[in-house]
Amino acid sequence: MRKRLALAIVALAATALALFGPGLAGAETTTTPKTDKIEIKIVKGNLKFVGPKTVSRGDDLEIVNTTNPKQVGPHTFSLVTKGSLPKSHSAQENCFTPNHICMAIAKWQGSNGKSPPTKNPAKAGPEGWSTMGNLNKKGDSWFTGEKPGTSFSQVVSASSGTTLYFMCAIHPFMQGSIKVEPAN
Ligand SMILES: [Cu+2]
Repeated sequence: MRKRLALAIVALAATALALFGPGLAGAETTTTPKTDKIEIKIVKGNLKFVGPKTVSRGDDLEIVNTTNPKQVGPHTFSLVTKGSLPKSHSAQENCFTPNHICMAIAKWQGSNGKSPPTKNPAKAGPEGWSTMGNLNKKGDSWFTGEKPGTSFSQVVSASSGTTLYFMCAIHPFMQGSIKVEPAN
């Protein structure tokens, strides 16, 4: 009887430590999640995603629009499978037509391609940046909206070792990737 109680107390203590340990441990062992940033920018006249090549799983990844929607339109930051990236000029030209990835992204966001998005961010799979979509499967996506200076941040929950590919549904030539590394 005693032994069982003792074991239960040990188990409780372990739970308490797991729950509160990080907070109690103090500055030296606490790792506050880092925020990595991908900026939407004009570089030498071209719209680009500018950000690091890698991010740690568990870090926050913030997307910041530094361009003026009145000048260049809004953007999306949309996770898509590598094979869904429109590579050729014609694939980019036709991207916003039925059965193409830009139109699929619009649908993830609750838009018919003309109406404004009703789901923003569009979420897929586990909470956070995790899921790359394609024509048949929803992915994670954020729409910057029509106001300048908007941003959106959420945790990177994709498995380490994954390379996340992303694109803009409004400017399909805007594409990039970031590799997810193990948590710090
Ligand atoms: Cu764009």
